[in-house]
Amino acid sequence: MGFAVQKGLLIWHSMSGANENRVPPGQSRTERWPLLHVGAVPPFDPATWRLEISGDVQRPLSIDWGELTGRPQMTSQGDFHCVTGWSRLDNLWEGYPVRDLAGEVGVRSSVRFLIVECDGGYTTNMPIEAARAPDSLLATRHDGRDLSPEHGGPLRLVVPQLYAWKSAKWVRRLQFVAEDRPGFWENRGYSSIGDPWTEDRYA
Ligand SMILES: Nc1nc2c(c(=O)[nH]1)N[C@H]1C(S)=C(S)[C@@H](COP(=O)(O)O)O[C@H]1N2
Ligand SMILES: [Mo]
Repeated sequence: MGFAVQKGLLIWHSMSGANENRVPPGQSRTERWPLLHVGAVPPFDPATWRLEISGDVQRPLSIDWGELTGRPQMTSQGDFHCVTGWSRLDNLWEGYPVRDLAGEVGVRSSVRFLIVECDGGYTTNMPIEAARAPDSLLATRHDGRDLSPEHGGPLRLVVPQLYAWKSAKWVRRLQFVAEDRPGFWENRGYSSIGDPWTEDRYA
């Protein structure tokens, strides 16, 4: 694990070395990038779009599209493991690190979970440690291109440490909270944690 400079960009690698087993148990590798979501792809209007950050924080924040994308962006290389069994390796994500946002708003020591709310009503929750990992981003670009609307554009969360249902698309609201609050899949029996390496699928 560690940062490396690649094509002039500072990149966080969660895995290193070609011989390590990169695919968690029960997963198989795909070269494609499947599409998976409930409901319709929501429209994006940059004039009215806002991202709200609240909860147990010292300085709640509401920022527009220009304010978000004007912040220093980072690139991370990460694997993407859907709980239905496919894994897409070596995705190059660009965006604003969740840990930088957490620093900006002043997350209090009581906080244990991040709650994510999306356009269209999808929600998810995850341990704060995973959200604050160096490769967890609010991503606007993937493999050198702007995120397509189908894959979560304009803004999606990317949490490579956890199953991909935590990588919420069309993110509009983040809440840093002390008490866990199950999201869409978590309310249907899935885990609040979702670590693919321990096959932590169900609550
Ligand atoms: N808003 C929203 N985000 C979502 C989902 C969803 O239904 N709605 N599905 C999740 C699941 S289960 C997966 S596997 C990934 C799929 O992302 P992709 O369609 O870009 O491959 O998005 C996650 N984020
Ligand atoms: Mo998934």
